[in-house]
Amino acid sequence: MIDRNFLDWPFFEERHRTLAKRLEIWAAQHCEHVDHRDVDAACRALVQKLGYDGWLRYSAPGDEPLEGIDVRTLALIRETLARHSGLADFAFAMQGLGAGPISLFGTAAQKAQWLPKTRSGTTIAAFALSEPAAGSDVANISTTARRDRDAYILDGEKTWISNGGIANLYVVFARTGEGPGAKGISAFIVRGDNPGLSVAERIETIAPHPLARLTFKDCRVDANDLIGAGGEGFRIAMATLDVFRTTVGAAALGFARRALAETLKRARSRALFGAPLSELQMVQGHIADMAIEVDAMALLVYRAAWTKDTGAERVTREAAMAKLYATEAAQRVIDTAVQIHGGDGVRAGHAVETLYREIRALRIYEGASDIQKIVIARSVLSSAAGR
Ligand code: COS
Repeated sequence: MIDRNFLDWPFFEERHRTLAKRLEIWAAQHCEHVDHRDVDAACRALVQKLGYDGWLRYSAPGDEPLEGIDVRTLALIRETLARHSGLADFAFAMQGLGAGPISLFGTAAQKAQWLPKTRSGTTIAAFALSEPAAGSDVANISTTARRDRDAYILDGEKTWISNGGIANLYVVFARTGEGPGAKGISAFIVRGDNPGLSVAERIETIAPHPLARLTFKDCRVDANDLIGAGGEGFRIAMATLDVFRTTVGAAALGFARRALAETLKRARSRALFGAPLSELQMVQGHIADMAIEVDAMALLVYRAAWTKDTGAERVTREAAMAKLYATEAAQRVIDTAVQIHGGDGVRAGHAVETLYREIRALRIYEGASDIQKIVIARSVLSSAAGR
């Protein structure tokens, strides 16, 4: 019941279609019955399985013999996994985001040391940017890293860190002071067992996954664990998000496709006023709106991915549009799916009830919807000024 026609769009090559077909079979076997009672254990198992069966090899390429990141592949994988299991999508996505700064900006030695391990699923990765007083305003982070001979010493706090508590590798952004605001931030590799790193709090959310607040106290890292040059951290964070924001849109698309599929199943099988729901014009109107939104999401997501893959230096605007539209539209599609399911739509454990909880955070993390609007408007205004 899932519409696969989009794979014939000109954004894709044969390798994408082959991968999507293979992953569909894998996900149906491994992702439909994930046990959510212990999310740490479930995520560890999923990362291991995704690594063992080769899917994580796409999450963080950048060292020989693999080529660079292919955003269409990442998006197709996230869309497919999200359609089957939000936690499987999360496990895949966080390996990519956590290792992303190394994959995109690391030295050959950093890539060789870490990427084979994140791709095999033997090392779990995390991206530590947000702070209690600086979530949307990244330039204002206050965690510090001071140079001490051949090391840096990190002090401060990070919060809302996905995989916090189970990660073996954290990419941490801290203020090194080369310049004010955005110009004085650097990115560091911090090992999960560093004695200066501790988990201050595990955070529970409406769609549980491993999430924590972290404390850094006299946390010493080798100077070789600096990613890129000192002061480049803001640019590294933003460029990493330019890749992964598109894939957040892809996950939202996967959730929305599942909601539409569940709705079609329901509308055709449930009778009301003597006929299947699908014969009621009001329901048909909802189905039409859902289908249009799903296609519009897919167009924006794969436009952004294709633009990056075919060589654009920056896709900030395209990625922001894909993330903003897809996450907001998926929320509407899923809300309609719940409504059409009636009481069953809010029954704990029903597919659409789970989707209703899972979609909400995507409108917040990796840049909330209002931040994406700022990014888009600035880009449009500056293009207009240049004309
Ligand atoms: N790629 C490369 N460079 C970028 C960039 C990008 N995507 N975005 C900005 N930069 C550069 C800018 O060009 C600018 O450089 P110059 O000073 O040399 O011109 C510098 O970085 C500062 O950019 P800007 O002035 O736009 O920074 P702001 O502080 O105004 O903030 C927002 C920009 C709000 C867009 C940014 O803080 C943001 O994205 N916030 C949301 C963060 C987020 O996603 N948090 C979730 C964490 S992960 S769950």
